[in-house]
Amino acid sequence: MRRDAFWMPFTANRQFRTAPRLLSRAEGMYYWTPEGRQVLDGPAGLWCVNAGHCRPRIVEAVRRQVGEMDFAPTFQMGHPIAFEFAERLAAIAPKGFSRVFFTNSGSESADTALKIALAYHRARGEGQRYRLIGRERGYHGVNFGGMAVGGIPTNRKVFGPGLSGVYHIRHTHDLAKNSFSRGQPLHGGIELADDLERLCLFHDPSTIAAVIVEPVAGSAGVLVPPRGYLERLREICTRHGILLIFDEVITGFGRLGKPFGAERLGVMPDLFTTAKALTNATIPMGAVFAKEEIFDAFMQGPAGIELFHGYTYSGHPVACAAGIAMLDTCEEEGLLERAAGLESRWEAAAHALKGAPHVIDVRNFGLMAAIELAPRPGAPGARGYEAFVRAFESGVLIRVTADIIALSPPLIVDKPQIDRIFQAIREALTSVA
Ligand code: PXG
Repeated sequence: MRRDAFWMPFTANRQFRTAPRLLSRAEGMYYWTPEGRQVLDGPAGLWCVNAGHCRPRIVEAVRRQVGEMDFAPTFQMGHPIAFEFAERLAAIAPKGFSRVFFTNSGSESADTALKIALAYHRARGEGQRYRLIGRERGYHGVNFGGMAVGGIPTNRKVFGPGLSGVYHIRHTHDLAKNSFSRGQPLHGGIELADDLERLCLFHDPSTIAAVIVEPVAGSAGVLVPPRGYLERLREICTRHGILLIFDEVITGFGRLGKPFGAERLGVMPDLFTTAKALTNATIPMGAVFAKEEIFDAFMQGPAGIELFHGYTYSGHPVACAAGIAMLDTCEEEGLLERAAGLESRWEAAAHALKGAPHVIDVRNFGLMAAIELAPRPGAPGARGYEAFVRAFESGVLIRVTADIIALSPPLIVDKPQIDRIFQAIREALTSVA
């Protein structure tokens, strides 16, 4: 079969064609290659298949819905299943997050949340708040808004000037102070969060609309916020009337042992974004959760459309069916809390890699972990990529971002599978130069 037409995303296309890796079937904790080789799923696909693959309830709900009503608009129209799913989501969200805006991806959720923040201030007569603040190494998807506030240089640098009025605070990763942290690092939280205070004073806080951060940065390699950091960001935002947005695209839906990361970390944002595990990744979907007060601010204006924003597929019926079945599966199996019970085993298994070849850091939180490798001199990323290939050949899928191995298995993972993931990484590290 020719494989030329598919321009693959975030992929070395030419390299891939010389040694393609294909997956053709999935169930529970496993993928299978077309040759029938079983592969244990260490990153839950791309941090998204939180309930494991091809769960029967979800498969059945999608089948049923696609045959009953494939699509219906949600602009000036509605269908029952979108209302039902939004109610179910509001019921598991932290208190006060009573409004849900549907999108189709994490990128669209980020752009939607930023636009809601800007329009919210304007609705309240504070249209001078137009500046947006992100963080170095942040990832909020690839659309123009999320790219602008994002902080991964390769994802920004060739795409022009982006939005104006966007600034970044420093990332929180500090190996000199916090290497081999278990859970939240101890050092530097207040000082790093005070970057925000400095930016506020420099630009005049009354011009700043919102700050967006991931509660735990995922894509950049599992950067866990130091103690006190998010509390301090919250305090500064509240003091200056700035909205705090959490990007929970990865941390949402049980990844950290509670339904949402905000609850695990004990800090509440004003808006938060989700996608990925919202539907167990079965059908693409995202959702932005807003506090009641934010929604209310939009309802004070003249009659008519309050927010000129939405997507053809906002609240798509098949995605909603998948999402409801995902919540049912999570409730039946206690999945949104399950990570809490596995965390100590997960942590111990991860940190047992301290001392393995090339390992300069291990960090973990909830069912997330990263193993950071020393880059091979002159060839950054090569060691990480080779470890990824070796692990895949030995039957374990891991995710690498340059020389950082990132792990976030489906929340149904069992203890022997946890051990197998880290054993495969140990063997891979022993075999790469
Ligand atoms: N926000 C966060 C925090 C994410 O992790 C997005 C937004 C964008 O979501 P969409 O659905 O538009 O891709 C993400 C996506 C990786 C990796 O390997 C991570 C993501 C996507 C692809 C790869 O780290 N996160």
